[in-house]
Amino acid sequence: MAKNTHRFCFGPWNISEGQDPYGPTTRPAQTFDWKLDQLKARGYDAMMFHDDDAIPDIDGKSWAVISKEAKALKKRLDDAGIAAEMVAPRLWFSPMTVDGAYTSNDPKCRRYAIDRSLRSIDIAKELGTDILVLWLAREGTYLRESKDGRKSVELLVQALDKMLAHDKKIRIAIEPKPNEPMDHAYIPTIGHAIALAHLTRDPKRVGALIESAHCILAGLDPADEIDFAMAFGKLWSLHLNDQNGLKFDQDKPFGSSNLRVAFNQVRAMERNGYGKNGEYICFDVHPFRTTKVDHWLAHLDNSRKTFLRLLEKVRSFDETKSKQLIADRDYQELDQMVIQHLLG
Ligand code: GLO
Ligand code: MG
Repeated sequence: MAKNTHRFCFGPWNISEGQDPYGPTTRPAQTFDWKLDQLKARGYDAMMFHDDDAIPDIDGKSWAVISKEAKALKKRLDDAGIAAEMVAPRLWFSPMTVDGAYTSNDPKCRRYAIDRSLRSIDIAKELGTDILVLWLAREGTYLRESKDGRKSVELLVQALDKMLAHDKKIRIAIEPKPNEPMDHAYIPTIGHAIALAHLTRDPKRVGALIESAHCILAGLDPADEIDFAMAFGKLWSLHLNDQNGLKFDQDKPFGSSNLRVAFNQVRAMERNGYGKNGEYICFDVHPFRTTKVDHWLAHLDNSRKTFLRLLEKVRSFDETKSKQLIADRDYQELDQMVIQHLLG
């Protein structure tokens, strides 16, 4: 196994219970404490948090209560030797975000979304992380005529500006996804996220989080997205997983569908030194619905195992020979060399 110099994390939602739009859960719900114990026992370094993973029923609580609970959680994490990688406002559950959050057509709902985001920033501070992740789940349209795309971009910038002004240290990592739950999302790719950053009051503090499955859903190669974001110094987090083509978001174990695409992601990460500034590798993966309770954490173990095996493959790839083949424009042999290397 390659030397593990990387730091890994996952979120409580990655120990999910198996419900889908067509059927109920297939595993019983587990407590947060149990999940934290599992994370620690498996040698993970950090946990990702939605704001209401950290503070359940957050909407009904005052800041005094929230800050007390956040401090208690921080202590629990410190005692366990586990960091909080990020906090993300869950802006897709509330009745206030039915028609979107920052881009809702209703100003009261937009206000709610911003207030909740500012609160998430305060929670992030309490938990000792400077990263706020924004998966812009409902910022888009079911119906093209229902929103004005240009106005929506302006609303997104206004919301980001309020967050940046609220805390001078916070960094915002936008997690693009082209669809689901929306028909079309406003920020579908890393290019969109980085372009949006440049309209804000402090572009240096707005970056990106790449999720493999989301890139595939956009018809893009996740390795190219990693290279693109890192060319801008903007890849601050990474959700590795896999996706079999253009269908519902699958969040499969890393490498499960396409080992070569996974290999190229690890190669892009290595080439660009992902992790050298303390970035974590997060697995945003879910167990298959069929998974029994006894095997509940296997998708997380397996994703990390696959990552580390692919890291060995990246490090043992014959770069000299590959350069010669490239110079000779012998891409047929380069293709075969990659296949043989992955098979070997
Ligand atoms: C869904 C997203 C989701 C986010 C998480 C953090 O498609 O990948 O899992 O990563 O909610 O904001
Ligand atoms: Mg994700």
